[in-house]
Amino acid sequence: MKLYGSTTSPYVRRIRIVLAQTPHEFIDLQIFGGKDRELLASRNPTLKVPCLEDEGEMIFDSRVIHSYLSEKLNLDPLTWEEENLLTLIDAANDSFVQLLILQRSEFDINDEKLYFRLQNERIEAVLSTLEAQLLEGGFSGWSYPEICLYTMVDWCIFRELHDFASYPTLLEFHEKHQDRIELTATDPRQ
Ligand SMILES: N[C@@H](CCC(=O)N[C@@H](CS)C(=O)NCC(=O)O)C(=O)O
Repeated sequence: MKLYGSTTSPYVRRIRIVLAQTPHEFIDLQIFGGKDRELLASRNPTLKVPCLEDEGEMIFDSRVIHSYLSEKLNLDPLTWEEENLLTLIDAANDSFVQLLILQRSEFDINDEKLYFRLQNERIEAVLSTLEAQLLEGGFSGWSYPEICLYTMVDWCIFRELHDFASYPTLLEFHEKHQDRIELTATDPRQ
């Protein structure tokens, strides 16, 4: 099994954590240029990471990869409630990725432009919902939704994309888990 990704991507990190106990090869790519981008293009026309190669098949998108691995590794399938949580997390995470790419393209993402406002509104709406769910006792274990929540928050902190001061419970959640071995082993800062 080969996982194509990058050490900084939050979407890749969640799959690396799921695969922690499973023998696999991790292909660490610089996805935005050069030979690595050519390799990615030859494997995955969406030009995104992660993607997984297994038994001659390519599997695209972390969500589909997770569902494939659940079946293959006999993990507990996600409930519809967990799928919904993932939709929330992915919506905010996708907007954060867009904002980072726009920043790198030298746009001022604080400009009053419709596109930026839509991303920022989505991010705040999702983070408020996640904060409320944490306050109600949600995300109390350590399974896939918690892993995806952690990797998103940690990536935003790492990239300095968001000030989480108005989400103290999200920050507490981050602090509570940060020393887990699978998280320190996949820390994008190393
Ligand atoms: N829905 C995808 C999102 C993956 C994604 O956006 N990955 C980013 C890296 S964090 C990427 O490859 N971006 C490249 C691009 O947008 O061109 C998934 O869950 O795998």
